[in-house]
Amino acid sequence: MRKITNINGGWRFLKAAVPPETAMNWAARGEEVTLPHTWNAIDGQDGGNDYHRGTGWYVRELTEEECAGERLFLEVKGAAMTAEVFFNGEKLARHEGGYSAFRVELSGKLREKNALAISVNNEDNTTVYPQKADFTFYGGLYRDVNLIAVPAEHFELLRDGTPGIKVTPVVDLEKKTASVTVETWHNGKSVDITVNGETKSVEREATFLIENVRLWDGLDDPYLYTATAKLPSGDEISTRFGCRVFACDPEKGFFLNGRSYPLRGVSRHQDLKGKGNALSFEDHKADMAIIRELGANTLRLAHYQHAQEFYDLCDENGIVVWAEIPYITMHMHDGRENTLSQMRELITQCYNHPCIAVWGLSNEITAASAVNEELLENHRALNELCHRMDPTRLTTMADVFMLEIDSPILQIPDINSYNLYFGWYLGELEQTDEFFDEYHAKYPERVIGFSEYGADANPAFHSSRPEKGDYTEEYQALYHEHMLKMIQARPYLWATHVWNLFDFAADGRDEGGKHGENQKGLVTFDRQLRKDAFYLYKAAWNKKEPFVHLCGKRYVMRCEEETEIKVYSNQSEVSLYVDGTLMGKQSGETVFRFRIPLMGEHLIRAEAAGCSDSMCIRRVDQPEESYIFNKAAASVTNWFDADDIDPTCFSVQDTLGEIRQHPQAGPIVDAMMAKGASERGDVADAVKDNPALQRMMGRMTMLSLLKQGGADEQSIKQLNRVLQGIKK
Ligand code: GCB
Repeated sequence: MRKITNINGGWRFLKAAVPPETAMNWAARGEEVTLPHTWNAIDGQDGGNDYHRGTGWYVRELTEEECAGERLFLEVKGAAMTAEVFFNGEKLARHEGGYSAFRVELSGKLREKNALAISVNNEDNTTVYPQKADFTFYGGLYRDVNLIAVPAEHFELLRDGTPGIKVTPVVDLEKKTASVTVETWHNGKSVDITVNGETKSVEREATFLIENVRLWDGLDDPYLYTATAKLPSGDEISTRFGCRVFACDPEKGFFLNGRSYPLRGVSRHQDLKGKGNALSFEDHKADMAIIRELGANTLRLAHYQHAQEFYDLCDENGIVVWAEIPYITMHMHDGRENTLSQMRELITQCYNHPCIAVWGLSNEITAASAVNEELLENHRALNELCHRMDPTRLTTMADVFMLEIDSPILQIPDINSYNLYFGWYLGELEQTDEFFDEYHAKYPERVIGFSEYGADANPAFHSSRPEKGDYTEEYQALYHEHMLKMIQARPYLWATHVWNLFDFAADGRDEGGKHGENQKGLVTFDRQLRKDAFYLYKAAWNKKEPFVHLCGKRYVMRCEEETEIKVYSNQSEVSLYVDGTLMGKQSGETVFRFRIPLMGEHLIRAEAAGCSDSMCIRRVDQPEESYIFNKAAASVTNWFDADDIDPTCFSVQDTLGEIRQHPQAGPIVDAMMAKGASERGDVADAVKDNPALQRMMGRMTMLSLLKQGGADEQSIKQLNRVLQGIKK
């Protein structure tokens, strides 16, 4: 018999870097907390990049009843980032890595009174990932903590937090069978393994044949089997598994069980407004309900190992998952061992989840480190580790846009993926299309995917002339409309993941009217509001539940004679009513655009297949100030109305590339760029030495480059005047 006792309750918490004896002595004065807990729920989300990164102590006495059993193990499902376990004053373990589970044996150390003290530390250091990334590194004991009592003869509990059982199903699609190998680890002599009603008594492992196998078939039918293993002592464990075949083709993209199954979905971080990463099972389920509503068939669980409960939900809901470790942004000379141990734990702990299709080696690792032999070696070591531990899955990595496509690092993982933010941080939307076309033409034999893309939007901001950098809900929607089409036209993309489903905490950010948040979510951080772009994807992906959505509901006050009413729907015909009168009917797909005259206040209603949505909008005389985030940038657009520009001469609306080619105009912009570069230092050097970036900038208009560089109104106008004096 195995007894698992949850010990989330009854802890004392001290936020202090004190020695263990002091922590124990002071415990009574500590704050009473119940797990899951983080000390950064508030300061990790309010901006300023000043959240507490240090040591927290969690102290608790274990009762006699909790300690009963022949052998006793402590199970910590998540301690961010580094933990040390002290039991009755003795240090028993140290664990480095804030996202994987670990266990410690307590038996043999028990006394009459038993005091458990766990120190958790999220300070910066040079060995444990992540250290540099765009999200808050919450500190705390933020997942469940359990005691596991087992008989003397029991399944392995210590090695990398293993479940003690590993199931490898190999499916024959033609014969409709699965050969299922179950391996177990234990200290006994034999084990009874049961799969699908059949039991085998073996030493360690057994293989079963399932006839007429019911497949784990994605969203349609994510069927799960269970494998159970039992020792003569009575110790028993079980795991669910699924029978499926994943495959990737460089031309045709992803395949599930032999049929084309383009992976189209979103990324998720594990945090929530006001709670940090200390999520409950209810929180996980609520997130999954939103993912189901959206209709995504894949999730990238970024940028680290997520909770087991969440992979379970993905198994149950048929969501194909990209799982990864936090080897991110910047390679650390002393972090090699940590990348390997985090990957070992990820694979050991997650192997049985049928939802997981790929292991991610790293994310944007060349953003702040050079592609040198050390970096390559670390990736090769990770890649080999993945293949050794799991020959059934592919490896991938998420590359940063400025990584040259001929870089040798791209040859390490089995399949490739790029994070591209053209049309948001840099460049124009169309450069994404060009990027993939170039890549695919140059490397037709390589599998390529789109691991991140997105644009920040604060649903308080609105515009009828949305543009990059304005943080409006309308620009985010336009951005994603472009990307959706781009993706639909390129079926070879094995997976695409919107960055991100939810706004999330990045305490170092202060932008778009909010402190400490990355606002690329399709849904707000508190999950209360779905931005318009959410419904674009819902219209494209969720074919089950008919719906119609009117965009711009929060854009009530509009200063224009005629306004655009945009509707997203998964139906093929949409009717629009204004003040009860039918204004138009349109056939199409996903996006439906109407233009209507605006006189006063209007009630707008959209209808499709018996569903409807309505909103009120109003004509106003002056642009509504509260809708504009960056007032200076917003007015820049208005300085250069097309009418004021002589198209036969150069202007700031031409691309840097076009202007550069002209003998007279070229040197002028070069001089201006050089001046900017000397003022900006490092970043400018990175641009100078990077041909990919150079090419990309060449395609940007002078105006967007200048705005991005923070140029003021006067200097932009002056350059425009000079350029207007030069005939093309
Ligand atoms: C990235 C990173 C991700 C960031 C995202 C952004 O490429 O991988 O962690 O949050 O960009 O929003 O800038």
